[in-house]
Amino acid sequence: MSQWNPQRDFVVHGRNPLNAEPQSPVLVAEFLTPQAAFYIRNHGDIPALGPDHSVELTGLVDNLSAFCLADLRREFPERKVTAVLQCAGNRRADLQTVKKTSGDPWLVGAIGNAEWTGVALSDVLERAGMDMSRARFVAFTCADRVDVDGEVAPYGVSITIERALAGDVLIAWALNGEPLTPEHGAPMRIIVPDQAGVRSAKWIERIEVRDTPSGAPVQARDYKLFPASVAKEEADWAEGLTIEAMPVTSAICVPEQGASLSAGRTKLEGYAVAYGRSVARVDVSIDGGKAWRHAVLQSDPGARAAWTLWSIEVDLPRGQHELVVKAVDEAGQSQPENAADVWNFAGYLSTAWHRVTVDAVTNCG
Ligand SMILES: Nc1nc2c(c(=O)[nH]1)N[C@H]1C(S)=C(S)[C@@H](COP(=O)(O)O)O[C@H]1N2
Ligand SMILES: [Mo]
Repeated sequence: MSQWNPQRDFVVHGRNPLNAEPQSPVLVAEFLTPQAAFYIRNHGDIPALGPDHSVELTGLVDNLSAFCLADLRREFPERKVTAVLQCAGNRRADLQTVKKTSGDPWLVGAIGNAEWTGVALSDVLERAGMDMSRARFVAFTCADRVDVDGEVAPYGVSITIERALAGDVLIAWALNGEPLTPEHGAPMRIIVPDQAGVRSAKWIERIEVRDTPSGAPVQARDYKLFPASVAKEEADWAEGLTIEAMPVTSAICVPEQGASLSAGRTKLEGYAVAYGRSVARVDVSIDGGKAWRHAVLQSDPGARAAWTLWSIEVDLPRGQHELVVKAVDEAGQSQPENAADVWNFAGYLSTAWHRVTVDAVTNCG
């Protein structure tokens, strides 16, 4: 990946705030996504926080405290977790071909798989002690201010106390062994494996143990799933499903949508992920979903929250082909056939069969 060039190899959806995803072939080049190739999803400006930035631990804890990165590294054991991070808006562009939605038209690249280094949030919470008769949520408040439908407030989200105490939720400072860059949350961010990226708060400023979820607008009114019959104007936010876990999904990363390639033997590649379950099978079709074959899977048995990469060699005769992929998890669950089946006004969880149309041509000469 020494040829990797972020200027050239990113699709930029917006510069202010900065939102960008790698071109899809970059995603499958390595099992661990390099930080320089990791999608960037920001709701506001990137705060400039120094290494001494202090995080407050507050709420229903016995001992209120504040710590900086050096304190964490000194006082708690270091943990490493390999986990996929995916935006709930990944592949929104597919839903937008059905009907308009809010949000950026993410292609397949709002996802990455990395080894995160940090300390376990559970170690920090257990050391502080908690009022377990009342502690039900852990809320994160961040240094960036974001606009949710006109209300500007610090970015804030929460997870359940059970999730927070599971041991795999990290206060992380490194991605594949490199210190986090400012856009990915330096100096410290939360990583919640097996949940949508929105809960993995960057630039944390406060960790608060509470008896209610975070009241921040991002938690209360963003990243909520509604049925297709509900329009944004009539949404009762308390009724929406808070997106935490995500459905099994997969995508074709090579070749790219609209590619022109040589007829004959060609390799298709992509990723699959099955939140909390393993990917049991990846089915690939080169005829729009009539006939299917099984792809070869590459996963890391020691990393259950990581993604699975898949590949398959196929023969493409001259002409246009609709390549399709769907993954099946170990519970036998798979992806819906059509984007129309899962359309929602905010464009979340776009996990229908992924389709890529390519032109196979004969190279003469
Ligand atoms: N403070 C803060 N944390 C945040 C966000 C943000 O805008 N501000 N975006 C969230 C969303 S929606 C996603 S998908 C991930 C993206 O992380 P990345 O930019 O490091 O890929 O961060 C999450 N954490
Ligand atoms: Mo996201």
